[in-house]
Amino acid sequence: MSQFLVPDMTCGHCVKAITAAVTEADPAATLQIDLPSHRVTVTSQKLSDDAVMETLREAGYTPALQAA
Ligand SMILES: [Cu+2]
Repeated sequence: MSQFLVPDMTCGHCVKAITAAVTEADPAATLQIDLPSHRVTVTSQKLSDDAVMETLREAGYTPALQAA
């Protein structure tokens, strides 16, 4: 489980776009998203932190890995 800060995730559309991008990269991934604090928590056996970061960037966002 890794937590990412995505400051440019600002609305429900962003939540949907991010959820779609990550679940496309790993259909078994689970996401917890807190929109007010711009936090995305991803649990995935398949995706490394770097792979999640790259997926979020490709979706048009600017993620930062949060220290655990
Ligand atoms: Cu949005």
